Amino acid sequence: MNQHDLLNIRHASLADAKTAMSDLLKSRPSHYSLEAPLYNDPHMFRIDMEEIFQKEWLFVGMTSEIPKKGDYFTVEIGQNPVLIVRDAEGKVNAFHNTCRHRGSVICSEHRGKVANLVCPYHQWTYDLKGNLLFAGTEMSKDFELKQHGLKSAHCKTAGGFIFVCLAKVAPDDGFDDYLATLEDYMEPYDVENTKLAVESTMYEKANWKLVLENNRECYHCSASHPELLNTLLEWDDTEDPRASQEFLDHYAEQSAQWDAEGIPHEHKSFGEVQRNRIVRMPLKKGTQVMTIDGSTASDKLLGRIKNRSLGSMRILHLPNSWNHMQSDHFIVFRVLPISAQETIVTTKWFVHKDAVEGVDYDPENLRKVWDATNEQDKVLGERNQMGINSIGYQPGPYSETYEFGVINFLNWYAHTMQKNLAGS
Ligand code: 3BY
Ligand code: FES
Ligand code: FE
Repeated sequence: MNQHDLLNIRHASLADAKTAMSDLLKSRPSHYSLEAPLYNDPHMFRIDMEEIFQKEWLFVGMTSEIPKKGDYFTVEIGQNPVLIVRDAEGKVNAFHNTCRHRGSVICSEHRGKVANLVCPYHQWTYDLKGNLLFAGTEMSKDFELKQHGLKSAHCKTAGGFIFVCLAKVAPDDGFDDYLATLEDYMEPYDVENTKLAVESTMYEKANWKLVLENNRECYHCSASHPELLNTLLEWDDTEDPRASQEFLDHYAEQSAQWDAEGIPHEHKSFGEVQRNRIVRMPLKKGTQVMTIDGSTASDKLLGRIKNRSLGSMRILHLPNSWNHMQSDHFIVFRVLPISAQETIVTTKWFVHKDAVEGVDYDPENLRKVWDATNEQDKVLGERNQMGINSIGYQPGPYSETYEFGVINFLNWYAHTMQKNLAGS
């Protein structure tokens, strides 16, 4: 068998897997968990990467992580190393982190600062806009620097959030409307004047969709998250049918305060099937932020915020991020799949850029609640994966009241996958 035949077989099996994926999604009952291959099969995972992670807008990080010219961080989107760098004009650019000579990764550090981007292999040198400046003296006479600039990825920023998209043509689907609202809702926080205080990276032996599903419901919270529930209310929607009168009164009181202070809070959602949502919710009465006892995490409030009890603004971006923006710090979460049953969850805590570690904030205090919560969720996700791998697994029903967020997520996933498969 020659290489051509081998490639054909691989393509045929991928095409078969795409048909199977499409059939599984078409025939799925929408209020049930998915069939096992969608959570554990390597072919299905490859399709997730090609059709979702290589085609949709992804959250990668915050602009205040790279405040100055030449500051960069790197991220791996499946097998695609990507580089996010601030240029001399202050613009944030995303490039495929692969050299145009023989393909070496250019920046191998997770973050850093450079004057130019120099490939460590044979020192080809690019500027911060990806133009090739220097390729030694040994290339042929007709070699053109201009033809060998770094390949860029789509990159957009709003309200301090950085999104990238690896597709040739980035999907629209109301994304710019979402970015305009994000800019508006993030204005009080003045992200450019914040700094990364703590970062955690967690490796989870679970499919990325299980990580998202777990985050989209709080059915599991009372049994698993004692630290989080000191401050978090178990529902995160004003329309939640379970909301008690006590909650509604608390909400009315808080939202009147937000209105008086000009703090945006109304629930907004974007995308044909809800891809993004933004909503501000109160935290438990008498608490300020998500610390163990609900009191201050950092002495310096963010931006123009005056009220310590601002609740938390939750921002969802499918497929890979959820966030909690509070009065004195905010927390962003990023999900990146590694394989069918492995995922990396990165959590970052930001405080005011003038807040002094050990004086205005204690990093251990800042991170404690979500470190504990992430650890608990990791265990839940891994157990979920193990059970799904069993021949005894059969998709089970979601609760429409407790798990509507999971139903929404899978509706988005199924819709987006079908749309992208049809276009590919
Ligand atoms: O991100 C949150 O606030 C929570 C954690 C558990 C459920 N989810 C909506
Ligand atoms: Fe980058 Fe050779 S691979 S300079
Ligand atoms: Fe949880």
